[in-house]
Amino acid sequence: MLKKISLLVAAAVVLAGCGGGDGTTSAGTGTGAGDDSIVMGFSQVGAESGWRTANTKSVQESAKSAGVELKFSDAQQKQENQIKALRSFIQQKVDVIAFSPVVESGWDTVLKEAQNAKIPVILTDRAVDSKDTSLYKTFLGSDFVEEGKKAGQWLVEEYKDAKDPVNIVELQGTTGSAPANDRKAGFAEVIGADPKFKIIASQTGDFTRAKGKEVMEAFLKSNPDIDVLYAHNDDMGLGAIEAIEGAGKTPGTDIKIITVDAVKDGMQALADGKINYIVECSPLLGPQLMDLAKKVVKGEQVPPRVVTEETTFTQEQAKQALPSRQY
Ligand code: GYE
Repeated sequence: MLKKISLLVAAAVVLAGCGGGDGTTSAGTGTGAGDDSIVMGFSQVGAESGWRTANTKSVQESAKSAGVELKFSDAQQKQENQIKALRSFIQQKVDVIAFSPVVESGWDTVLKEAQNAKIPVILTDRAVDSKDTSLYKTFLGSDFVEEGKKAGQWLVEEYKDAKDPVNIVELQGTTGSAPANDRKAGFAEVIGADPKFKIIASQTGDFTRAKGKEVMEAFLKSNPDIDVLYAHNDDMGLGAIEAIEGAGKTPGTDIKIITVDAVKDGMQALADGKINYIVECSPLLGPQLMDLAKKVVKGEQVPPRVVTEETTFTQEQAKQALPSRQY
């Protein structure tokens, strides 16, 4: 029903010569409440990290200001819960489904069901590995391979004069998730050019502080000679800092630490000298998501991939950025 109205609205826009339809990377408008209000089913991964909390807030607030009715579902890091949520959105005949897939594989069946029901799907934050890219309209989120490369590039520069081997331990994100796969791959590619860089242990910490601490404790017990920790997110890095301090070592000095995200707690640890470098990954996807959703529901063309803009932070840069950090 709403689609028909939306089509009429879209036609009216074209007739009025307003044009538009490209340039989706701008931040949200927030003025769309009213006649063309849409219903979005959003399946979130969970609440595993500071990044995720900020992302949820961004999606909820942007929906509100864009006049999008949001049906929000928390999957508690379980794919089966996400599949259930998507099926329930299909049953409820929402106008658009957006979700952040906890892992990359295993989505084809449910995405096909959404396609058969003619409900457009937008991937936010994380990708799926489906061969059939017609199963979703667009993917909005970071380039995780690039993030891994940035982490590796800092390390290569930091140790450019070192002759001895550099022993690295890695705390991976959730097994099978796009950010864990890609951050690992990007990092490995860059450091792989020099054999002195050795990843001596690599394990998942599931993107949580508690697991990051636990796995780092185990790493410290079995490896007396760790030079560097690469954690796929701030939260695992923060947990690991507790483990390192607990083992009587100084994080940031005895063991250099690189993380990804740049949430406030991570930036504080960076400014305090406990982390050495953070690659930013922005969780503020809400405004762009609402813009894309409105276009997709109207049947307008959207780019198949919208990449978030991000930077990196040294300790000095963190000190400057902290006071105005939003999340
Ligand atoms: O880096 C991590 C979160 O998918 C980009 O998920 C996201 C990642 C983020 O739990 O902190």
